[in-house]
Amino acid sequence: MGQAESSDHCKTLGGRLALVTSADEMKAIWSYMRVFGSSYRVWVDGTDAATEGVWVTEAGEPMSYLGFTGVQPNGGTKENCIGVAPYHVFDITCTSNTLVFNALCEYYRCGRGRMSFTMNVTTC
Ligand SMILES: [Ca+2]
Repeated sequence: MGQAESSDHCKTLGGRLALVTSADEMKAIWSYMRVFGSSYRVWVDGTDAATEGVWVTEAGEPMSYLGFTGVQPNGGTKENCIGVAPYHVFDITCTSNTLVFNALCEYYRCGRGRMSFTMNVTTC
């Protein structure tokens, strides 16, 4: 499943592809992911497909937090989406034919703003 398909999947569930906005949130996601094993990978919101090195959300908004680890991002114009594995955040091709990625969705609750990615859907 590519990033676009993952985003569609989250929307079908009533949420959206997770937008990580802080180091604390990334740490929480890593902690959550650990139960699925060290090779578990997810897509999160963010792309630099339009302008290399300028990362924006799916909605085209500037990103205040990227969270790339180590030498990442290092894929140049070939890798324009953001993948997350436990303790690792990297740029990768948006369809990633060689690695399995899952959708990390987040949901909103009525009148309470953005909620944890682990929360269930509440319909307003
Ligand atoms: Ca890129």
